[in-house]
Amino acid sequence: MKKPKKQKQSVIYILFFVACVLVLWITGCSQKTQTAQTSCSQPKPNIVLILTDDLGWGDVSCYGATKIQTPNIDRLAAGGIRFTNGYAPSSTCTPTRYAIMTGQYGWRQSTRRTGILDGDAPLAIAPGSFTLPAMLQQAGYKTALVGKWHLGLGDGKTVVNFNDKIAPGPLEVGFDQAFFIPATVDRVPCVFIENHHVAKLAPADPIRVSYRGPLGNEPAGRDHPEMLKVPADNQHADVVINGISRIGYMTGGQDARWVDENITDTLADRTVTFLEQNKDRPFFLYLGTHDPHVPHMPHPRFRGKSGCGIRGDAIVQLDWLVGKVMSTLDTLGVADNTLVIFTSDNGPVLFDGYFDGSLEDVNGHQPAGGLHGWKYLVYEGGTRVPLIVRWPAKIRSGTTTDQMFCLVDLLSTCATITGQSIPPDTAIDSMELSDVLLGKTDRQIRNAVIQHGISDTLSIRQADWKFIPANAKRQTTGIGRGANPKDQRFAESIITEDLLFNLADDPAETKNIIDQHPQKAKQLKSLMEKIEQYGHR
Ligand code: NG6
Ligand code: CA
Repeated sequence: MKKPKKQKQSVIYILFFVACVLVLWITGCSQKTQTAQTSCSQPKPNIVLILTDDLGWGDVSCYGATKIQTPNIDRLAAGGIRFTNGYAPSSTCTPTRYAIMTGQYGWRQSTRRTGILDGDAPLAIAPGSFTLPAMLQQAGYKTALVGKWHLGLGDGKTVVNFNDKIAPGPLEVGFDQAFFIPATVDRVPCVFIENHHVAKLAPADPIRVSYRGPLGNEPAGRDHPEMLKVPADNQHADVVINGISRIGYMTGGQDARWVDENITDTLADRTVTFLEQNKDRPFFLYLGTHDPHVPHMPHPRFRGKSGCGIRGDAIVQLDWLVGKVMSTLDTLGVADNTLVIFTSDNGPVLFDGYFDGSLEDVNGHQPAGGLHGWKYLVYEGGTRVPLIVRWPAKIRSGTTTDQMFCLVDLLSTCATITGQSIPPDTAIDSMELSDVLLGKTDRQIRNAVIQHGISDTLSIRQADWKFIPANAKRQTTGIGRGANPKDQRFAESIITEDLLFNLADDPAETKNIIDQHPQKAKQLKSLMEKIEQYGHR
């Protein structure tokens, strides 16, 4: 007997319903298994932060440079996410590094607000503070500094004795180990420090350091130009080390003095050793490169390789270093779960004290990629920097984003990535942007950033708007530094009237439109004051 049509239909419906439930149940289960696997089998990512020195937004080929080729940096970008609106918190080194470490803008420091520190300056961060490396140490990471420090040494109560234990320093603010350039390569002391002591120092040849006047019989560059590999201006005309006159004076420590041409190779060796020794545990490597800061003195194998002068050659050398880091991670089999962050501490500069032809030989290369201004300034060229993030296990390769990210955000962002929390009232400028860093969202989360220039000048960018308050009294330096003297725009770095730009229409900050948009300027000014008072969080 035939089943009635209606009954047949209901059987089909029931079967269909049961099938759907089964499918949903199976998919749910497999998803759960995947999540469980990810959380169990995915160990905390290693973190490598490559912080270059004075590399501009336009200095590498994946950011549009055509004259200089940076294949390794480009490959890093191709394997991850590239930010077109990445910002350094300052247009000079020390305040940027302070912000990365502490999650607070450098100009919040009450004592030494701008602070491009000399090599004998005290530690800018209070020992035991909550810092990026200290937080990662807490999370079980092995933490290391290799390269430029520039955040001071010692407690400031007594003068640092470079022949004795040098502390507090990096080890007192979160690093398990450190091999570092104390300040800048153009400043004394011209020696590496390993943990608490000057490396390779012979006790019979003690070091003395002064920023006040000559020491011993050490010749000064201004008196002995015949000793120099490269002529320098009067600020860089003090003691001659390795044929290069520096800022400041030192005597002794002959065996410990670095050879500028070998600095990048030394940092590469130290990096490789650290990675090899720590490949089996979560590690954090903060690699502060010297390149392409002055003095430009790349190893002879890179000389003439860029076609854009010696500063360009230093960028080619930097690219080699990045390649070395990448190939080491590959060889050790840890690249997949290593978060590599590549960026710069401030914008570029072509002349910064040494007459080495960097300006004359630039060959049309545009270090700031067409942005206005240079290192030291609050214009975009001063603080907008390359920012590339690669983590093959988590970040889609070949992505570009125009989302804003400021390096001060690294602390909160890495806290989330590593499952740590930020104590209340600390890191007030550091925004949690892990979704942005990992390319998971299109939503603009950070929509304003404060930019800091020399002499504590400040500006603000919010969305497409940029406001620079007049600061004629405070901006005392900048002119003549790193600027093409023919570039009239540079004269504007002494800012005598409030400026407002729309970066969408005018990315090079050429047209002050404050008269057309006085309300906008007012709004940005008060936002700036609010952030100055309360921070970003
Ligand atoms: C400046 C130096 C400059 C450079 C800079 C620090 C003079 C005139 N200029 O004071 O050569 O060393 O400090 O650069 O002394 S930074 O990238 O570390 O901020
Ligand atoms: Ca710098």
